[in-house]
Amino acid sequence: MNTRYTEAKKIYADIGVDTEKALDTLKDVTISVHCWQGDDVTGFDSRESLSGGIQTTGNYPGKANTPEELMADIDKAFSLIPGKKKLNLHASYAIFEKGEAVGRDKIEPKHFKKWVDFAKERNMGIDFNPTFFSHPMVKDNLTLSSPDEEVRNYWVEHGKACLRISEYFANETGIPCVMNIWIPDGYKDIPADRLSPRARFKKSLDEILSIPYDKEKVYVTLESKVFGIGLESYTVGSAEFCLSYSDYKGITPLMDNGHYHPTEVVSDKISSLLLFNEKIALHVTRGVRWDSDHVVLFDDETKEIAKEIVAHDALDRVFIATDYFDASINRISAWVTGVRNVQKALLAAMLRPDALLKKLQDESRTTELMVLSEDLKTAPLGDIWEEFLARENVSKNYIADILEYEESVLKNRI
Ligand code: RNT
Ligand code: ZN
Repeated sequence: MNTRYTEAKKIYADIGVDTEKALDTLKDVTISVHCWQGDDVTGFDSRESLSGGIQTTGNYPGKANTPEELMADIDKAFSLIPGKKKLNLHASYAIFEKGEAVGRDKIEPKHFKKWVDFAKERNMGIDFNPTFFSHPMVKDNLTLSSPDEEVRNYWVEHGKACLRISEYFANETGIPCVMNIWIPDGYKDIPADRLSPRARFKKSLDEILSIPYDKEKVYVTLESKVFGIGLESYTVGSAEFCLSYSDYKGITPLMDNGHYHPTEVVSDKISSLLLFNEKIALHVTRGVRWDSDHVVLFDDETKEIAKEIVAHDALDRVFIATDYFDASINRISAWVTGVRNVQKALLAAMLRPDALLKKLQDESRTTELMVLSEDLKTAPLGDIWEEFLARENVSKNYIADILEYEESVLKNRI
């Protein structure tokens, strides 16, 4: 065994932390990795430019343009990411036959068969997202909350179609599918009526969820958001709406940490949601000033989010997914760096002497709590992380590998 690991193991053991247990736990944590980092959220169905109040910026070469390219890039990224992965797809990644044109309201499981084959060959589950953006049927930035019944119905049918596809994923892979609903709907300026759009959203969700589906196989989650680009004043799917709706319908709330006011933190929200929900879901991202979807770093908030999951023994109750899209750097590297940082944050959380820290809090020994917490920041986490990578057969340094792939594959793309 690596001597640095042996030394580090001793240092952690001295403060009552079992590194073997941490390594064992981490290898079984599934991260649902978003497919949309590979092509800047373009998808394959309508090839419309990105809309819905979200934006990718940058034009780094090598974006995936076809299902084959995206699959190859996912393979490359996944070969450099340790641990268990799940593939997170959007409905816009449907793969049609040549010349086939299918509306989003009519998509079927067969349009995702290639993804199922891909996932099965790699022993992975698939999570899913209806795509309520980048499409001509989004009218005036509205979908499920539209006052236009034709528009609203179109998107209700899309939601139902996605539920059926989600169940198909679960049946085919044998792994439950998390289906996340997020709509961009909102207004740039102060609305005259805040209630009616939300009432229509509620009605639409009720209609989507009225079709029978197996709740053991499909977990429906609902993602809130405080604003979007061009939708600054009002979003229909606010935090209060989504939490209340999830509670009313018994579905799972999803928090994206780019979707709150800048001084609000998701790390502080997790415990409250855990007390009232069997399961919760997260989109781990990094907002810089706004919901900018930067690559996840090993920063304080990511660590704090991980701590809140691990310290409350909630790893099996939290669906952890990544959600960011950076088009200004190598996209494979964006994937690998961000997902590894989520895992590294989880490892850091697992290497904390939680019982002792909680005891210090309960006994109001806050001076000692601060000193020990600060000490932990320079504990030899890196050595345990490298041991994890070694056991998972992935190397610590991935940049050379990625640059080689950039030269030999990405740069040849148009
Ligand atoms: C948008 C939401 C949503 C999307 C993806 C592409 O602000 O975070 O989750 O990023 O569905
Ligand atoms: Zn999100």
